[in-house]
Amino acid sequence: LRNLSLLSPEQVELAKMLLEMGQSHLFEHWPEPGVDDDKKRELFNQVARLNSSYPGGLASYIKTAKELLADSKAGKNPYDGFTPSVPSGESLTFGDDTFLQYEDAGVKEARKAAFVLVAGGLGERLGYNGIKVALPLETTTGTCFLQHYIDSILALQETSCRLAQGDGPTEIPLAIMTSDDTHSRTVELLESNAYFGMKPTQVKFLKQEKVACLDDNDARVALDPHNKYKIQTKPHGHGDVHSLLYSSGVLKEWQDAGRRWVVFFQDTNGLLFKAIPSALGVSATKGYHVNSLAVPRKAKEAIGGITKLTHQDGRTMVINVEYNQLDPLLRASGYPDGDVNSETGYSPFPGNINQLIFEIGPYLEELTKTGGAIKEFVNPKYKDSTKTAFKSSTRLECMMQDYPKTLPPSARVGFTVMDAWVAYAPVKNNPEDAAKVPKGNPYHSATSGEMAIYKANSLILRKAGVKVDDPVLQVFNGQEVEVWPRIVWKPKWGLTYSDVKGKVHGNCSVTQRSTMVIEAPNCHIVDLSLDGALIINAADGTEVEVSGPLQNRGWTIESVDYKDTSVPEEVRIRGFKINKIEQLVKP
Ligand code: UPG
Repeated sequence: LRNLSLLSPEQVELAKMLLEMGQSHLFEHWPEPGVDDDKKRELFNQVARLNSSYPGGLASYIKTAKELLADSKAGKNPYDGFTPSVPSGESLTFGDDTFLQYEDAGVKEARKAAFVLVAGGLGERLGYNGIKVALPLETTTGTCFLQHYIDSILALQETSCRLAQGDGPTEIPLAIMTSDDTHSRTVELLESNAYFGMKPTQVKFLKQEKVACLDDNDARVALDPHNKYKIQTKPHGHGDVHSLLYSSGVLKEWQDAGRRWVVFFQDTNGLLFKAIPSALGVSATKGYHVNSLAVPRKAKEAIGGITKLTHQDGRTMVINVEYNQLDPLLRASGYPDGDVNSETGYSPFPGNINQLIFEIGPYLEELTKTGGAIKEFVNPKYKDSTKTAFKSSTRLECMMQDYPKTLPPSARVGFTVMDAWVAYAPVKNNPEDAAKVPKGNPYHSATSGEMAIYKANSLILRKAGVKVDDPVLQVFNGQEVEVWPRIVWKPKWGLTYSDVKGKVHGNCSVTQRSTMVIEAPNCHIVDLSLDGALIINAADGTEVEVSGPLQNRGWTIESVDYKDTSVPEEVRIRGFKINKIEQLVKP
């Protein structure tokens, strides 16, 4: 008690709150005043930060933790009383008329959107030492994910604003959620690259704070094992994005500026901007308050399943059931085989790719009530079956896709399914784990993430009438992948399928061993037959026409072993490198 005199009046209030919440162990061990006083104040500064960054404060965090830990100990199923069934949503086929109509509507709507990238996670499953948004999405050009996202948003902005002819917003903002693990490196990546062409004022950073770890079922806050004046903390999950958008005032600012949509996306999916325009078109046309993008899901694939849940009391909701919970939920409710493929070869539950489009009005209205708090969960690892002690401290977590869980039944919550080849290619698994993925399921590795870009671009050109050779199968880092011609273009060249179709003419062909890089936004490809490597520059927008037979030794792919530490990490995690032997550079 004598130590209380060291604290400010606000800190004394926090100390009282902690005592009431059963947290006396945090300062019981404190020596007499005069010893470690600065460290004691530092602990309370941390308490104040933890208190202010959590909706409802630390007391609310501890209270919820006690409840969730009691439920977990009792083995309570969070889906008790709910029966799962397969929901129905909008299903799009890339390139058909309906798709084109939605794409068109989406591009028009895009200038009223704001984008939110959640990039606070370190990607423990990938084990990469840097931040994931700095990884190249393909090594033909070496463009990193963050640059590709910004290029795509700027391309959308240009087209959308041109169509609007000066009516309404002219810039599409981007908010990036970072954490202590990723913040400084994300800022540095942007600053050292002139924000990849975006105005610095267009980008907002929202840094999430970690939350207090918990030592036992009474939700006693854990002290750092190496520092008894510091609370141990861990990430709270991507669900923090909602409270940050709300508390920072960013969401309100967007609404006041006449914006209508918030588009959330994740750190490593090099395909998603091919799916965004049409999905935005679906949201606008159907009037969805919440629209989740989904792809056909292989059973046991590590992506959540979009599920219709019907409660005994009649309530229903369409919500993501996370991949580790889908199998037990199904087994407990009349599907004895659990998470298995149907006769189509896929799980009947569409896979959530966590690409979410919200309408701002209803979203902000809801956050005004909740402050952005999202339904949380706890996942303690118990020492034994008595469930009385944990192997290591735990914490509450939350996920951004759980937002609809608290919405009233009147909310218009929908989803849009698209083929995975055009919408989803994340980089999540390290080479060893990827090589162990069951045959036929996607690897979600740096290898498959890069190959997926080439495949998608090849298939899109095929649809647009180009004769693109079939891929060959090759094994890199223990994963068998299809190797298509390495075709890459800047979003300003081919933002949408209609853009691509309008720039390819006559009889064109590309052989499997070819590489084609299109940097020039105004490039037309006419009667081209390519067998080798072709780079089309003129990023400044000059009109370029490329045609005729072009042949050279081209660029080859050479295997590298991920254990070979003489090769940079971002290269060896994909298991191959590109040898640039000979190319034609146009113009
Ligand atoms: N992230 C944060 N803060 C955190 C944790 C994660 O910003 O505290 C970001 C992370 O950087 C990434 C995204 O959130 O951009 C998703 O994290 P990740 O670890 O890749 O998520 P998963 O556990 O693989 O699962 C999410 C969804 C799941 C969905 C899948 C699709 O929870 O439902 O199927 O992503 O990729």
